[in-house]
Amino acid sequence: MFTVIGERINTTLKKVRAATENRDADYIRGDVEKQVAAGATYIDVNAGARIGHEAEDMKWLLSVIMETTRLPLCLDSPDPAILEMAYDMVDQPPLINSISLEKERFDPMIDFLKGKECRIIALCMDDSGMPQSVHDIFSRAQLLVKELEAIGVARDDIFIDPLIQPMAVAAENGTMAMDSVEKIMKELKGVHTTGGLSNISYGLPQRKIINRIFLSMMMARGFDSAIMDPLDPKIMATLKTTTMIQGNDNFCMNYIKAVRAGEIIA
Ligand code: THG
Repeated sequence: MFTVIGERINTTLKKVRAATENRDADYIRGDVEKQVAAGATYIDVNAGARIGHEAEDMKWLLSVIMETTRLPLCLDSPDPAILEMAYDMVDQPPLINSISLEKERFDPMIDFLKGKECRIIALCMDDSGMPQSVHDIFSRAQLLVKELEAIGVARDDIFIDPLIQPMAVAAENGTMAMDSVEKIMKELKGVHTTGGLSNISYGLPQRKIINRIFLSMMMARGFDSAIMDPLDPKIMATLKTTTMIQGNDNFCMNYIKAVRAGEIIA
């Protein structure tokens, strides 16, 4: 099953930022309800945009979201202290977003993760910066899996993020991500791969067509999760159609159901 991480509760989005500033719980509830109805597996929660307010904003967002849905949450922050605070608030095992090989994040996160009931997104990032090749991505993924397994994390609980980088920055960025996903899924059997899908289209016009074709191409190489907008009906139609073509939809029933519900229109 593909894991959809609904990305919309992120204070970098203007409306979410305003709702968070004004403690407008109805707006947040409405958005979360729509993401759940659209088929999100996890709701990502990122309160990082208001500098100096991340802890209080995260607490408020989590309390509002937990009153709205029982869906598990994806706790999204680069700050281990915020992730620990958020972990203590939730009532269902979360997906923690994220750990990386950057020393300031890796050491506290590994200590924290020992014995915890959760899943984890592991970024292929280290102190030398963003990966520049499939080799960079795969060697970091391998090290992350080794270190997480050493503290008892099951492969099924590890989501490797190869770090999707914009096509507008370098023509190799698409194939680098796709080749990496294929290698990770083949050689680190049992882990999942995920990532911020829309990074691929950053800086280009008509981003949504890029995002959805990229999703389909990534899925063909084994990508089995994405941080994405479940309220974009065309990307959800692409996800369901690709799943069907991959043979992962018995008798094409989910595809046919989605067509009948008006969710897939050629
Ligand atoms: N990997 C991991 N976590 C991540 C990312 C990643 N978390 C944050 C981000 N990247 C994924 N989340 C979002 C949330 C919203 C949007 C994009 C990614 C979004 N962006 C529009 C844009 O960029 O134009 C709209 C912005 C706006 O409205 O201002 O909607 O890569 N592990």
